This record gives sequence, C-alpha cells and structure tokens, in this order.
Amino acid sequence: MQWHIIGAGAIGLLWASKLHKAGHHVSLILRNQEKLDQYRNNGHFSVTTNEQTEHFETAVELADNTTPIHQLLITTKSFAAVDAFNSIRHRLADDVRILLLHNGMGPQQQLVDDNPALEIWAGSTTDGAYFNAPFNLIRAGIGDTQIGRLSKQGNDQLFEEIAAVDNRLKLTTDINSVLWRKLAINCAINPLTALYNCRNGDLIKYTDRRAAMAQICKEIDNVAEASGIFLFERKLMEQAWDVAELTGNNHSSMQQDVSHSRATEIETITGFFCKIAEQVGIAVPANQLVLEAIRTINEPDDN
Ligand code: KPL
Repeated sequence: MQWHIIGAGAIGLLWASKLHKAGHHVSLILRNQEKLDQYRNNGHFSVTTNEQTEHFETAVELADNTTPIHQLLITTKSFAAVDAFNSIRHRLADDVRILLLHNGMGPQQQLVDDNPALEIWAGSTTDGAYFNAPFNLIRAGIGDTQIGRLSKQGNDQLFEEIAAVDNRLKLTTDINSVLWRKLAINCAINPLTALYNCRNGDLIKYTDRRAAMAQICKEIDNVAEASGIFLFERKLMEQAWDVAELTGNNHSSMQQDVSHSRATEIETITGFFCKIAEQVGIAVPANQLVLEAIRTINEPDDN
C-alpha cells in the first residue's frame, strides 16, 4: 500500500520505518527544498532501537508534487496539522484515508467537520523517539498506539491493513475518549514542566508543583464530568502522578519546545481544554493561568 507522510518529525519517521518494514511504500512530504536536499544528501534515515541501527531509504517529495494521495498520515505538530492538510488537499484521491497522529485536540475535529465526505482517523501514542542528528532517530521507549475512525464516512478496514505495522497498535471504537485521556495527562504535566523547566518526575517532588498540578487536575475532572466525558477510574491527579513518576526522567514535549524556543502545542492542549470549560460554564483558573503564562513565553520578542 502507498502511504504519504506529512510531518517528518520523530513520530513521522518512526511510522515511516514501521510502514516500510511491514512492506508498505512510503513517501515523506518534506517542508521545503532545503529539507529535501538535506535528505537526499543523507540518502536515508535511520532508527536506533536498543543500540541497533537500521537504515531506511524512502521516497521524498514536496507538497506541490502531483501524484495522488490514497493514504495520508499527518504527524506534524498539532498546530501545523490543518495547514499541512491544506497544502496537499488538491492531491487527495477520491478513496483517500487520512490518519492524524499528534498531541492535543482540535485539528482532528476541525478536519472532520470541514470535510464530511472524507474518511478521517485519529490516533494517540505513547511511543517515544527523538533525533540525535537530522534524520537519525533514537527510539526512547516502545509504547502503545490506539487509532480509531473519527468520521462517519468509511469503515474499519484501514486498521486491518496496518495492524501488522506494530504489534502494540490497537483499534478503538471510541477514539474521542482516548484523545481526551491523553489531553488530560498532557494538560496536567506539559505546561507545568515547561514553566518550572523541569523533568516530568520533578513535578511530584515539590509541594508547590504538586499543588499546582492537583488544582489543574481537579478542574479537568470537573469539566469532564460536566461534559459527560469519562476519563479514568480514579482521579486525574492519581493517574497523572503515575505518568509523571513512570516518565520521571523525561522532558515533556512542551518543556523541550520552550527550552529550544520553539512554538508549543499549548493551544491544542490547555487552550482546547479551556474552550470546552467555557462552553460548559466552568471556571478553570489554574489552567487559564498556565495557558496565559505559556502564551507569553511563545510570543515573539518585539524588542
Ligand atoms: O506525552 C507527553 C509529552 O511529553 O507530550 C507526556 C505524557 C507528558 C510524557 O512526557
């Protein structure tokens, strides 16, 4: 099967390698000519898992190529997903199937609402990978990935066709809940680690950080309950505590974005949550506070 992947970050290349190994054809849609030249000079990308490195030679192209797209995987940062989709919109075949795999919420729902005739899937993953050099991926942790169809359009065949790609890939009939659970954990951990400039585990070591996290979690539990969204069997704080402990040595994606002066995913994480809270009329001051604080950091410096 032919796949196009837009978003050649860590998850994009990880999936390119998985699809490639399962016998699919993959073409990476790169951001610009410079990236394309860089890839072509390199000739391949590599993935290192437990000190074993594999090289993958995959096709690369730009968005303005004209070949039709039948299977599209969008793995950009969440804030870039809609623009990425629009950049290849004209190339979509009638039978196209689209899978979005990124943090946060909002873009997935927007694409479904704007394109009711398309088959659109979304996923959530706990896979971890990072680059130690351009096109050199280090697999940090092998995680679980759940995917499910968001659109009314289509059927579940896509899952059968890619199930062999990853033995920890699961089909869910309720992807919305899966996305909400990941969102809740990200709201609890990501902004605070970015603001305190600390590792995930450092959030639960100090009383003031724990208190801020507990307040954020309580607001999310309240909004979820009022919106009829089932999160976890227990309080979010308990769940988030375990994730912070389990990933204690990790830097969250938002902490990394802020420390590298990159745009963050705050609008599709805490920003999305605060909008839902407003819709159900519940005040969420702790979440609002971290939203504003990260927005301030993200603003370009005028001076
Ligand atoms: O998903 C994450 C992220 O960093 O974006 C968590 C769960 C916080 C792990 O680092």
